[in-house]
Amino acid sequence: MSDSEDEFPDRQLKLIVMGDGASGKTSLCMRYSQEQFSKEYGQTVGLDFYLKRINLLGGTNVALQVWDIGGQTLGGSMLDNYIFGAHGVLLVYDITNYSSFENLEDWFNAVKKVCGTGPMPHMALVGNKSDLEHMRTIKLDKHQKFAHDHNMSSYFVSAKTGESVALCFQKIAADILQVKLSKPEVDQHHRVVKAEIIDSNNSHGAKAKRVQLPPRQAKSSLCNIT
Ligand SMILES: Nc1nc2c(ncn2[C@@H]2O[C@H](COP(=O)(O)OP(=O)(O)OP(=O)(O)O)[C@@H](O)[C@H]2O)c(=O)[nH]1
Ligand SMILES: [Mg+2]
Repeated sequence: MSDSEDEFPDRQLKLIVMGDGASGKTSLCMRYSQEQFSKEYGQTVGLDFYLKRINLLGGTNVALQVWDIGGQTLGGSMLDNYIFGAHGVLLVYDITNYSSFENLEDWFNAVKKVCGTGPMPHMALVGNKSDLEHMRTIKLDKHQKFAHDHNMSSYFVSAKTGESVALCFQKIAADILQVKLSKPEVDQHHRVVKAEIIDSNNSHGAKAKRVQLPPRQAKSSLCNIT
């Protein structure tokens, strides 16, 4: 990718990653942006913020802003601001933890409340920890029914092994932009270009910083796909 493409992406998308604490949101973001995984759990307070640039079929350069929202923010005063302006939402649960699945309804409703009568962002249901398939407590049909009933795309991923993580983010971006992924893109599940962490000081030891955006800054765009 050239410098000018770096500076001037064709599109910028805001993706937010939400779900219960310990479902693996930060791990997914770290896997996607840095190809790293840590067994240690460090609770996200507020949110972490990542930027990743990808290149979709047809040469569309996309800057993905990924907002990793702490599980403890549900019901808190900042959540609406974090959600506002999202093009896509990843609702993440842990396939071995039933309550993390049950609580998705509340996370979904938080998005619905912010969008009001306007269009919803692209919604994706993400079952994480697929490496722990033998400990799964949420049956496949429950997952599928939730995705169907809420008009969501559906994924199973593992932040630990990296299985389907890049593909998940890539497909969501492609769906939002109505671009088709090429076969090699789908086959490889590849990390297309470079990752860029724009903060520092993350609990997982990587360079990432928790930023708590003031409401006005967070409310920078409308809750629809432009
Ligand atoms: N086996 C396995 N463990 C995982 C996976 N993803 C995350 N974990 C572990 O689950 C724990 C919680 O992961 P985090 O990514 O910190 O969870 P979170 O959703 O960001 O939690 P909050 O910041 O509190 O909202 C950590 O100990 C991770 O190592 C996975 O795919 N497989
Ligand atoms: Mg976290």
